[in-house]
Amino acid sequence: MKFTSLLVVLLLSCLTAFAGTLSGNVKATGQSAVVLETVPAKAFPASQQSAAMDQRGMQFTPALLVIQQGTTVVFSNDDSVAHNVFWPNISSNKKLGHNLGTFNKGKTLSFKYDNAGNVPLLCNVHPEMSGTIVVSPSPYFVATDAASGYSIKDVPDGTYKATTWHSGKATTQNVMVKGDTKLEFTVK
Ligand SMILES: [Cu+2]
Repeated sequence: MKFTSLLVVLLLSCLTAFAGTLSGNVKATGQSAVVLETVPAKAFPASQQSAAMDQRGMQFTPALLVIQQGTTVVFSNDDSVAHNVFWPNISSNKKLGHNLGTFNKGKTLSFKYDNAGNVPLLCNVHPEMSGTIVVSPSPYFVATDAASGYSIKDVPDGTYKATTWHSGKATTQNVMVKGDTKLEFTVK
């Protein structure tokens, strides 16, 4: 009995020794996304879960959605007016721009994001509407605001390219994760 408990403790301490929480602050006003890419780059199985982006009260909700590469986003319209969803580029690459179409309340549109990067969402019916999807190249990502800092759990030890996306701008630095690790971002 005691021997079994000892084994469990040993096993748990071994498991936790090879991963940790990456945390810190993003010094910027408003929301940011923090995403990790392994070095060297490694592909991760695409997420099977879909994510949701709503258009409600003339706003994209949430204003910032962070997803893993390969995730399908389902767009819904909760307003009595027709909305449109398009993005002119992904991370400034205009070839990845796409117009998903215009739709009424109760309908949905969906799109699978296979390219990592920053997706600036717009509605061509209402030029004042904007939203953001950040597509992470790994399952290690988080959305954060300046006040609360960020925290990404269960990151395996190793080297990563860490990027914070803020208002469409990327700030990237390399980080070596070894157990619980701190990484601060200053967005210029
Ligand atoms: Cu609209």
